[in-house]
Amino acid sequence: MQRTLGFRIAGFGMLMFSLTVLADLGLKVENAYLRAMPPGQEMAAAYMTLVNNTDEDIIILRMGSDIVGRIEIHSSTERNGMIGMRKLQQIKVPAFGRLNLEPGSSHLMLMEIGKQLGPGDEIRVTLNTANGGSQDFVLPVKRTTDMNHHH
Ligand SMILES: [Cu+2]
Repeated sequence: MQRTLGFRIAGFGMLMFSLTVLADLGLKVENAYLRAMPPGQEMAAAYMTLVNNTDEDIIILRMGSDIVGRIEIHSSTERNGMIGMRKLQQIKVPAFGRLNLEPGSSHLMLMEIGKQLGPGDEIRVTLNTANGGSQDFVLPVKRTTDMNHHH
């Protein structure tokens, strides 16, 4: 009896393990952070490096989080010394490559943030890919030195 139960638990463990493998997109999110918001502000930019460990391009279509109204993917552009930003419909992480979302190029724009976030807080973000995959990652809030620049 004891023995049977032991096997059952082992079998369950294996099942959980294979589900985890199936859900793995081969995408790694490195050095992710959300720039701390000045008081009263409902928007904040987030930066990260996306690393694709597969032999196929990974297209990210959407990102979302419980406490945030919406998350847009933005690219920053500089024209005549003015910094502007443009909403992107998707971003591509090339096969066996990486994509840096960093100040001056691209970022995530978190909008309608439901609460004041400060250093030490973190939020969970879910990303959705074009082939129907999804993956969660954690976005810790950090204070950065250039607080006057939004991008
Ligand atoms: Cu933006």
